[in-house]
Amino acid sequence: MVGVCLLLGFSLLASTLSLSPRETPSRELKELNGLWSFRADQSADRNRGFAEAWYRRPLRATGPVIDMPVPASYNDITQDHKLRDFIGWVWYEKEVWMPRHWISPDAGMRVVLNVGSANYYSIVWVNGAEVAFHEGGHLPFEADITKVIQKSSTRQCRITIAVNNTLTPYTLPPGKIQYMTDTKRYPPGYFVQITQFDFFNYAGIHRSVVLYTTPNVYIDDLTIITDFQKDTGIVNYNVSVQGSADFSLSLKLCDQTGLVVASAFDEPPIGQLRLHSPTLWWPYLMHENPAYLYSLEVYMKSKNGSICYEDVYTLPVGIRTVQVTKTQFLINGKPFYFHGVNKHEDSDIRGKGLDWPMIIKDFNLLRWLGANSFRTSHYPYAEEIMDLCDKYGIVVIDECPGVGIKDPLSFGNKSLAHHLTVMEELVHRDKNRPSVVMWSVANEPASGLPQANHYFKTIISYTRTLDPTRPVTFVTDTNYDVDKAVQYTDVICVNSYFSWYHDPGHLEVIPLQLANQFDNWYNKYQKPIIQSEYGADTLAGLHNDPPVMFSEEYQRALMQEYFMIFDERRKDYLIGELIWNFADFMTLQSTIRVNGNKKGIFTRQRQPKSSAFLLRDRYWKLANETKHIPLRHHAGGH
Ligand code: GCB
Repeated sequence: MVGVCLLLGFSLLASTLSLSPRETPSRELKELNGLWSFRADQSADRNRGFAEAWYRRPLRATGPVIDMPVPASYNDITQDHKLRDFIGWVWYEKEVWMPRHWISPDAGMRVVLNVGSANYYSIVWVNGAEVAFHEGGHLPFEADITKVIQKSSTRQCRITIAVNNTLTPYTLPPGKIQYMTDTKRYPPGYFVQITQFDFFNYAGIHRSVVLYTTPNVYIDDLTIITDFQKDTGIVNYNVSVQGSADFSLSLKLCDQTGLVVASAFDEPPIGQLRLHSPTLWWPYLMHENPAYLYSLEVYMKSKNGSICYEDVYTLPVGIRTVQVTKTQFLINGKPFYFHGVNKHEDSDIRGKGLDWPMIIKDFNLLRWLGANSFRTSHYPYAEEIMDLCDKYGIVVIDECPGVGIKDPLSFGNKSLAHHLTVMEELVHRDKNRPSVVMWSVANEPASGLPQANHYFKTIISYTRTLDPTRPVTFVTDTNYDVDKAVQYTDVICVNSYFSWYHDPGHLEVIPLQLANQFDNWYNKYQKPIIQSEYGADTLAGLHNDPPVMFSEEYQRALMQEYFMIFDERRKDYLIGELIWNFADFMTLQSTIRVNGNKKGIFTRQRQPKSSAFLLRDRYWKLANETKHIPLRHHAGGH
């Protein structure tokens, strides 16, 4: 039922990709965060909102509405369990005053509505006119709404966004709606959402909604690829302009004191800036002056008869390189060992909603821990988080929402095409970030299936064409002798839960099983390996010595067994260890989850379990060992 009404009857305006919204001398920005009107469509087929065209009038005129904060998941905001576990369409609406100069047809500007992310399908209307459709959470989408708002007789405009969290075998992540037809056990029309991933399928508008302006002729994309040779830094750029073929470009690279260190005037859209003695972008524990960001300003001028358009876009630029050898991961030519965490966007009340206090708390904890990296398990994180990784020098493995790809149905062409689109959107959003050093196209797919070969060969090679500068991986939990996809990766990322899901309670098996796991993978492929997950559920405050499962002692003991083998293999080809998980997080209700997954070294409220202190000792020891001496500000070349 829910599936049937998903996409009926719409002219699907797929949204296009552009540069992230930013305030610049030529662009204005207005945030629409705060309280929106909200209504879940509780009708049996979830189709009432469309049947009654709720987008045509104020939502409050269609029936009862409640206040809903944006950004936030809606699930944990009310006391209504039906909303917590709701599947189907929910409706958001906000009435906004447009600045007068935005709606004047002579203003020569565009007004764009940008949604940072909404889970999962979204349809957007402005004053009742459909302006955008987007499939997929965790990534932004937008619509040029200039024409629609110029048509309006008032400056007030009504933005309606319908969001549907239904997952099918063809979505990313995949899922399935199961209809329970046994009328002796279930009420009529009963259905549940089945998923194959271990986090709560939070839904709603998860990131900021903004309006921003650009001139009618505008910079719509910018790709930066950096390098250095001897004492010269190289910033290759590729600028794309929309609205006119007749424009001129100037670029200016400034250092942190505002000094112009390289510039180009009246240049073609593809070119190169060179600067002497660059300060490279280094991860924060690798250098005494880490995470150095230059500021690149792109200035575009276009003359159209008597009208002159000017657009300015600025972007932080970190100059760094990434390479992979058979045994090492190199940043700026120096070996980098990932000692980090896996995270989730997850917290009390907000679910997956962007929350500044939580973001800053998490970065403070990461640095307290001495973690130099994290993986965006299991979906792209907010741009605000990624900006801070660039700024603080935290290295990121950027993962797409390809989690739980298990059903053979999810390996077909329809899924593949969508997965490629998602990689395009992700690479487009994060390609210029120095902190992003590798793409992960999936987590724990059924990579032993014969179909996995073609599927992952296609996705991984396509991702390389989108970005030839970064290695590509996916995260496997399949046995090395049946996996069909690791052959295509640059780095092997492997998850294992020895003495947890396998041999529960038997810590003593870890060294042998872990050593074998590493050697088997390395001997087969001769590629560097990251232990991308390991861990144990732990109830904060539960103690048992000798250690038993779920106690704080067990989590520590398990980690220590892993550390022993990590230290041995670090000398060879192991290039990283990422604990599962940074913090406890919410999952679907099940008999193996006590109010969520408890493998965090911090609780969901970000208080440390005793394992956090153990990991902190280790990470700071590793940081001191792997620091590069002599510490220098300037590039020494490869
Ligand atoms: C895994 C998954 C992760 C789960 C974790 C667990 O292998 O990648 O999403 O949460 O195990 O705790 O079961």
